[in-house]
Amino acid sequence: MRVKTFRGESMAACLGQIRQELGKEAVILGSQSVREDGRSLCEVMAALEQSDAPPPQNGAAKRPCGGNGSAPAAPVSPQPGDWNREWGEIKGHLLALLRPRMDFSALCPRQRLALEYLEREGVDEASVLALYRSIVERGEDTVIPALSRIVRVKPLTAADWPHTVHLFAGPSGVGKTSVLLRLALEARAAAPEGRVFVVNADGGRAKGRMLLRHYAALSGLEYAEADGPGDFRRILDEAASGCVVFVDTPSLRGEGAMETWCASMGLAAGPGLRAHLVLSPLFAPAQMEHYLRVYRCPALSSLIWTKLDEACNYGSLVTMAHASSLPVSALAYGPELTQGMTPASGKAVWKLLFKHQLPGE
Ligand SMILES: Nc1nc2c(ncn2[C@@H]2O[C@H](COP(=O)(O)OP(=O)(O)OP(=O)(O)O)[C@@H](O)[C@H]2O)c(=O)[nH]1
Ligand SMILES: [Mg+2]
Repeated sequence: MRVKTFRGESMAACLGQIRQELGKEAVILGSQSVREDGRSLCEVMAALEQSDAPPPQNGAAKRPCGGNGSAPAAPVSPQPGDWNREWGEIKGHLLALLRPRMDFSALCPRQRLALEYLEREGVDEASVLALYRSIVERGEDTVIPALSRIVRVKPLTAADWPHTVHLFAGPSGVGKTSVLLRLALEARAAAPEGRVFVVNADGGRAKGRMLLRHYAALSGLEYAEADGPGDFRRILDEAASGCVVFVDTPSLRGEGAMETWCASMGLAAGPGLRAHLVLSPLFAPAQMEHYLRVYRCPALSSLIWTKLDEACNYGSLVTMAHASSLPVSALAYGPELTQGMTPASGKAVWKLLFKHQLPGE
């Protein structure tokens, strides 16, 4: 049996997709309303009974056969994208099976309201289920302790991240260079005698390089460019001698690309090197999951959220904390370099989530 979940604006739209993809023989297993990017969507799980004959393998027909024409076809290796899609589907089915077990009436009204609110806020089903289980298993009265176990916070301050080279990674235009400059300027102000390095390892972005160089010259920051392992070896040595170092990295493509990039730069994970994934709630959930796969690397240690001022809901902070198991380290809520960002705190995250109140307000 082939089972698949379809999403659309309405039941009719979903049925149209099902008919097109699975045909008229498809049967509907269940339907529900879900929220995505603040929109209410209809989700329908449908199945199609298939014959026992295996479906034709991609490319199998083109493969040359042996003399008797019956050589067994070599297995086709699944591509990473296939695994991810399949895993996404399996996860969807498992969640659909578990969903009826999530009996909100077992919760006290306050908890029920909070979970329903988080669902509307765009927190994904897997995270809501984890919250529900965490609350029920521990018999807690409020939702915040369970939320705190999922959305961990480690403020990006010198006290919490001592003697560290910080790498800022993330998709193009998300605010990596701005985050880096804010932190470097703060480090400069906090220790005027100390050495603060800003490093450009993003050779592709002339504008970002000029911005870094410009601010470095104006603000007494030391500026360097890094193109390979030799440059980074020198930078790590400087950091070991007590400098604070902030590195701007290029936006990358392809799953595991950050791990490959770090390896090509001779950067191995260790207590002295921390990468932070910069994300914005403006991205769609599927994009964020994709970025997590692109930028996942051994040094990845926290999530930084930017453009909070431009977002209209913040459920993705919970979804991504759950998906990545990484703490949130900083929150950016404006384009200004002197204000507009704060080290993360639980209180700031809950205010964003439940009151839509930006940290600076
Ligand atoms: N509204 C708002 N704008 C922001 C925030 N953070 C950064 N920006 C703006 O977003 C734009 C892109 O910021 P950058 O720091 O250059 O982003 P980047 O990730 O380094 O971009 P690339 O180097 O091009 O990949 C700039 O115009 C920033 O002023 C934020 O928290 N809120
Ligand atoms: Mg940049």
